[in-house]
Amino acid sequence: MKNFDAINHIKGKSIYIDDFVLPQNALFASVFFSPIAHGKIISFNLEKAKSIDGVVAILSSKDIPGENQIGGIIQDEVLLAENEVHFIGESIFVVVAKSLEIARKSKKLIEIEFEELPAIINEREAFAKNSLLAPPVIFANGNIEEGFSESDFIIEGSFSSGGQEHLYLETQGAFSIPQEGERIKIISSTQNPSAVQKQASKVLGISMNKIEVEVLRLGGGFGGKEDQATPWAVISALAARITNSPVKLVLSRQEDLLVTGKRHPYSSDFKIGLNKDGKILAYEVTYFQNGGAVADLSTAVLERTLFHATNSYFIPNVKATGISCKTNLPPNTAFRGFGGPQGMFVIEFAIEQAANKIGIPKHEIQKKNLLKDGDELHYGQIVENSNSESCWQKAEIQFNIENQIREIKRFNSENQLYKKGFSFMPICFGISFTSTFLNQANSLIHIYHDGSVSISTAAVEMGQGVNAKIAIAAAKTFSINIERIRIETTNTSRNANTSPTAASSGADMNANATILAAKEILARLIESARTELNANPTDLIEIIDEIVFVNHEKTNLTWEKLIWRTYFNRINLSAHGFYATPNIHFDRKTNKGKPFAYHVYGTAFTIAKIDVLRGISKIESVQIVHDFGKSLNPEIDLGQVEGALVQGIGWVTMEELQYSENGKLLANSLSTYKIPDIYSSPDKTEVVFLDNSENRFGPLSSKAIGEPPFMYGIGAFFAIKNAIENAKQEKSKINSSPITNEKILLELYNERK
Ligand code: MTE
Ligand code: LUZ
Ligand code: MOS
Repeated sequence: MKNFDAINHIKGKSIYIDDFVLPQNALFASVFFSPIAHGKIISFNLEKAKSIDGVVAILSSKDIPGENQIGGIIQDEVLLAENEVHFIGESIFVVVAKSLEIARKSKKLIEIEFEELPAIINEREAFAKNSLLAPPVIFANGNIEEGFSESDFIIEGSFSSGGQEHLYLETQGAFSIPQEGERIKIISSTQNPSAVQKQASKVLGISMNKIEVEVLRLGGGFGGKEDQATPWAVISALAARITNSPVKLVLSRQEDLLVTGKRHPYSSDFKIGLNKDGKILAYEVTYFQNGGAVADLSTAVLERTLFHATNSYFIPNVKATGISCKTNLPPNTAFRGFGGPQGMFVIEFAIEQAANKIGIPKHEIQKKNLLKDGDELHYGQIVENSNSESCWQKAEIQFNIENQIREIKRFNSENQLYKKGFSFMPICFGISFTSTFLNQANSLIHIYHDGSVSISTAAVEMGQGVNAKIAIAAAKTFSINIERIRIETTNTSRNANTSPTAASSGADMNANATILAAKEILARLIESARTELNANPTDLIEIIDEIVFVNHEKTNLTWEKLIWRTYFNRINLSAHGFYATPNIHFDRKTNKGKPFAYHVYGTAFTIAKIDVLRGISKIESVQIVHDFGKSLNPEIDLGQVEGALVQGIGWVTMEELQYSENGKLLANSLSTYKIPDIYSSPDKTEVVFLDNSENRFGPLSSKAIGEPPFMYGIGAFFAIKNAIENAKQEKSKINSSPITNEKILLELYNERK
């Protein structure tokens, strides 16, 4: 059993937004973006642009029938700029034409005059100018002053981590088709169909029930389509409404790179206190997040940074402050890990700095402070079923790490041109949306009277295999062959009020809702079988592998016969399941509660090798013990670990987002932005399943997998840094990620930038 889409992906047969066969009267939209990062619109003239043959309309904010407001959390984001622009790539006009070529040609003739205003690019500068997206947020426990006064060692420092482009293979896009009356259908490449529906309803000024959002699949999302698929879908709907024609809007790769938000760059200050035994007593940290020009999901991302400030460690006294800074960059957004990686990176760096100062290996401090059951996290949640230590210990034994470390030392003593380094990277990631209300999902099951099954849920397939997981959960619940099950598209007319497929909880919550719906139908089927077989009320009736059993005895009533008889007897073969994650809550006044259903744990051991002459790094091996719970599908889950790991390694070793002084992304093509490929992935990746892991919150005891393994990639940064230190025989001053080859070379030869 693999990802359902695997074969068609390989054959090139899977359909994405740009592949839908268009009706004959379809039009094409192209957006005119702000070329400056900050300024006032003084005047514009669209006449020349309109005069081109084949241009049907050029829309501006004045053409919006409803509200021009699409901010999800904070109402600070317009669909089309009115009088001011705040980042390069802000949408101003929409050209709608008979072909994309015509629309693009027309766009070049738009005349517009700005009065440029100063632009802020950097988060520290924004903070200094009090340019914030929201007030600072503090998560704290214990008593930080006492913690530091009891400490034998106190280490202070700063650390910054860079942004990251999602680089989903399918760029942002949507296609809208006007229907009868006011109704409109939007086919979107979004992780969040209900958000598209809601924002389109606001912008068009019609109720949500007149808008149908349909999602077949995404060519990748990685968080980049949690919030930022919405504007394109809404623009295409607006254009479709105004021209009364189907309208397609798909961004080119370069447009997508330039105008969409990315992982948030962070810059942070920390202070960590430890006692002589290496116990961490106090940790104070302030995160400056580069949020971009509007809030988007930044405040939620920042909150997850605060939740994951202490990674997999218990620290009794913590004060973590998060500051979401408003800059003139495209709004940064959700990206796998959702602020968690940025938070965890700083504590890992702080521990490394402490180890250097105290003169003991970093991993001794890490190991000594791992979470145990009963520990209270700084946000009030009590640790239960911690697998923090068991993953670490299993890694030590299974991978024979002591030997490997000895081998690395031997290698380094015998080689001058190459040096090796290693790191441990434990992870602890909370599963649940941190906004409690989002933790709900629903599933609609129909069994057709031929015995085939149709399932619609809120989950969006974006390559992560959620469809296969939902089908597995249903097949196991009914005890039928998975071939009988079809997972339908995600559609707001079938599943309402859905949360985005995000926070790694898409499979968890939608499979749980599916199991509930399936159990409801199953209960009816069991009674139907009882009637059919004239069994007694006390007889045990079961369906096992598509056959009905009575008191453990096989009968000749098959699934297909049973379904037909149930239908014939006018019993409902459909059900709607609703799942809300139980017992979670979080109080935003005190910043305490139990926000997460559970945590996912694991440990990665990474070995890096650097070429001392050229500064080139290579990740030799990453060996991971990961806590999968009882995996619904080991192949898909392994794929998720490997993919996330390489994405994480890319973030910390080579992906570098550089902006010009005036806020233009310089790395705006794949020739200037380097992402990991097969050559830069580890020579060896070994993933071991932690055994005996249970999870009563996951479907069939599984655990969420989508985001947590991303954080293993952080280990690559520290392994490379360790290799540099082994080469130089002194501690490295590098305190920013990514650790590119260029940076390694300069550091080796003390030519710091
Ligand atoms: N895997 C693939 N192939 N493509 C993706 O876009 N997104 C990741 C992860 N794995 C993604 C992926 C992110 S950011 C999340 S939150 C989860 O998948 C979402 O899916 P899930 O909740 O079903 O795990
Ligand atoms: N999205 C969100 C997320 O809205 N809330 C979250 O907590 C979250 N976590 C991870 C990824 N996306
Ligand atoms: Mo994932 S960042 O929650 O879409």
